[in-house]
Amino acid sequence: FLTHPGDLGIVAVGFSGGQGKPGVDAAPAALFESGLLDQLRHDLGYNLHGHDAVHEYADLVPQHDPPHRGMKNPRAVSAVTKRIAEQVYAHAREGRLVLTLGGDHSIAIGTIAGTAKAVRERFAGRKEIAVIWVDAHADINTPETSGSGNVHGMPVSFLTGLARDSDEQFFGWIGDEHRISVSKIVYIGLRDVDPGEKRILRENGIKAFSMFDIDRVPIRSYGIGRVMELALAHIGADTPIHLSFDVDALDPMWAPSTGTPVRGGLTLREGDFICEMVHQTGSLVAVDLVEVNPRLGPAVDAAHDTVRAGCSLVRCALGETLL
Ligand code: 4U7
Ligand code: MN
Ligand code: MN
Ligand code: MN
Repeated sequence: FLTHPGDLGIVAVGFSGGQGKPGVDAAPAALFESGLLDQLRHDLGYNLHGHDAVHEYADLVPQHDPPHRGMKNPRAVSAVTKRIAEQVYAHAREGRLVLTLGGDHSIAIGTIAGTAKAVRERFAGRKEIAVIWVDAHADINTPETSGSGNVHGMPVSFLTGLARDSDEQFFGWIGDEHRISVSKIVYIGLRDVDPGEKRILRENGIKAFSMFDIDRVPIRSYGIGRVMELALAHIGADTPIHLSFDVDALDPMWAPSTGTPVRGGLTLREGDFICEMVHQTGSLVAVDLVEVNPRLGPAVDAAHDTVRAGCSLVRCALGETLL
């Protein structure tokens, strides 16, 4: 009785240069080993494309890559995200839903740039994508506001044009066709936002639902159900949606193996619910799952639990239902 959900383009990104901890590049292989591809093929019925390789982009990573405007590994991250944008665009142009498995969150510069361009072309410039960014962090530092210099904390500023560089090798390749507007971003799950980021969110009127809004004591907060209603209402019907899910949005209880864990996060069930609701819109065009790091974590089962949580989020976003 499986209806055919269609073609799924997969981009498996073994890249960690947007931050300093090795191991996040091993996530796609770990997700594959735990059976994700079979789940997508057999349980959900997708036709998979591009799943046979984990890309490492070694040819794009220079030997010497000193900081630029405080950004670490700037040439590598710029070149790799440019390539990812081309890969995601190529899938989307074929009408495929695109799933990107990171890798750290800097790779969203590429995935969202690729989707934004494909959707503009498909609708002859009359439609723009919306982005649902599920994360403990806002990832909207500019090179100048960033305290760490890690580009995985900056993707949204480059994608919105709040950060720019005219030099091709430092994200100068990002053009208007790749960009998204600040009014079409919705954040869910925020709880560790830098002071400079709070100012950027406020000054640009960016829609954001923090953990306070999701809280399970529904007095001044909405709860996850109402938050999703409000988030989707902000985006509006018939708007193509790119879901960028940072696994650190989940509480470390469910996703301990990640580079920048923050306590007080989403339950796995709340994360799955977000993905289910986004799937039900019928407007999903691309999904990222990032920041799973199977080499990190306190206990022996940590990596396994985190990978399993990641698989669950992806399946829910791609249409798995409980009944
Ligand atoms: B992630 C941080 F300072 N804001 O800029 C920064 F707290 O993709 C963290 O969400 C960024 O995991 C986290 O380095 C990036 C820090
Ligand atoms: Mn994060
Ligand atoms: Mn992130
Ligand atoms: Mn993180």
